[in-house]
Amino acid sequence: MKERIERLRAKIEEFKSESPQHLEEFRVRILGRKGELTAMFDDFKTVAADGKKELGKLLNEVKTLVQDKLKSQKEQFDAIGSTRNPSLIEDKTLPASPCGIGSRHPVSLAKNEILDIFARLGFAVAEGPEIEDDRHVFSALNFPPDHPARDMQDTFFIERNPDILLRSHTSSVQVRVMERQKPPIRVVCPGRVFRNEAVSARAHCLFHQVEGLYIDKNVSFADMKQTLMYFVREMFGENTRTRLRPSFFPFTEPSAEMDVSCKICGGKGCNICKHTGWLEVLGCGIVDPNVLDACGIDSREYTGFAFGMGVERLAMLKWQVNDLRLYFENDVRFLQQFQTAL
Ligand code: 2U9
Repeated sequence: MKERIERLRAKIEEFKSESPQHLEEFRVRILGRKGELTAMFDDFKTVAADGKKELGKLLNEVKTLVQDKLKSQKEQFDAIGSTRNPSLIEDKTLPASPCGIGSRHPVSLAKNEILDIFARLGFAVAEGPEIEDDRHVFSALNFPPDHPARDMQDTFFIERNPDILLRSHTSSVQVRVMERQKPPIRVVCPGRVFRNEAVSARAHCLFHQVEGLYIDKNVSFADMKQTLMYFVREMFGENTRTRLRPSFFPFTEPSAEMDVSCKICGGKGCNICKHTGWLEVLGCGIVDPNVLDACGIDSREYTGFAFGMGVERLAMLKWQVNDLRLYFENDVRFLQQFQTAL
């Protein structure tokens, strides 16, 4: 605690306010309800009796120091304000005060990179509502009435109305695109999705997806494979190897999941890839004819492929982040590390 007090003392001594607002922010940061000094006075209550005398004295000294500093700097601003025209306060010839450079959030960086790669392949971006109805999230996508995703345990429903819900995937956006646009369709749909899950290092009730859809005459599984191989090589590097494993989704048939060779161990096996040499990056498949028909597209004339990926997951693999919660906490120590990743 002594060290904390001394660090705060040094901070107060160094502080120079640039404006009355800046001074007020400083006051709140130190003396406000959640201020640093207020917190130390709270912690002081739990200090053992033999340390109380010394620490109490130091705390009171720092409190006086900050109060004096606030008073004197406020007086300076008041003096300037009463004697001068406010527009003349600043010497316009002085260099500007340094201003911290922010950085893009890693989820935005990953999402933009994904969208840029698909833009080079001619995919347009489509967005849609986060609050959806059953048709766009489930029925039109060939989910059977008793599918577990429709359960309140998995999906957030609004005001106990089983027809209104928070989308659990952005596939609902592709459904909306198909309803209003004739093929050829080539879109990627980024956005937030919501699932009723306990928050942990590997799962979150809110995350970001990018899904894609390509519909035209004679679109094949081979087209899908080439498109996705191009994508992962652009995203994870030219030497990335890929493999497709069979999978199942209600909206695609056949369905698959794509793995990439683990960058950390080069495919030899490590903790990150659970000693398999492979990491799962996305799901994909040929759009089920029932889905095309439900959205007003003739499945005898057109075929298409679709894919979906979790942006946080891709960002975790790209930058070796091992806890999903870091993306939602806005801790600057985490976010600052992406300053150069622009
Ligand atoms: C329409 C038709 C088909 C989208 C697809 C996946 C496979 C998939 C998951 C990856 C990880 C979601 O974020 S995740 O949990 N997605 O595996 N998504 S095919 O298929 C569609 C979408 C829209 C009209």
